[in-house]
Amino acid sequence: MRRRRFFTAALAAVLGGVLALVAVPRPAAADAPVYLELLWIRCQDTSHSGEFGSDEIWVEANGIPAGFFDDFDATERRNFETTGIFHSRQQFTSDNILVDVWERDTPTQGWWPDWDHQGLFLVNRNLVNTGEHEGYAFLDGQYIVRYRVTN
Ligand SMILES: [Ca+2]
Ligand SMILES: [Ca+2]
Ligand SMILES: [Ca+2]
Repeated sequence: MRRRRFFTAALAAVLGGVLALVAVPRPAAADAPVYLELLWIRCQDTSHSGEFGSDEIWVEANGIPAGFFDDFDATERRNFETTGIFHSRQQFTSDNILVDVWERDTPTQGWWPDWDHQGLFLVNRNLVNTGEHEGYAFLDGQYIVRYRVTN
């Protein structure tokens, strides 16, 4: 009986420690929403993987579509717009939002397109109201994404 009581007390202490870790409050700043505003994307170099010629570029932020740009060639620049399923301005409440750039190729077999990953970058919330910044997706082609963070 005594041993069981000791075991229960020890278990409670361990659980208490775990709960204390889980319950550590997040910084207050992490709760206020900020907005990623994607402004434009510039092609420095088109995709080297898959098909030849102009690119078809898909951009998303935290998995939410932000823009699609076809007939995209080197030195061209396109503006992001909020239209249909695409959102050029996206709210986030975490420390970072992840921007991902893909290039679509005609499928070599079947009907599902082949996607070439161009790159990804993180935008930190501490850039809020610090003006315009650039992210780079240079894994295959070279794409520069201009953005700002606002509240
Ligand atoms: Ca490609
Ligand atoms: Ca073009
Ligand atoms: Ca393509």
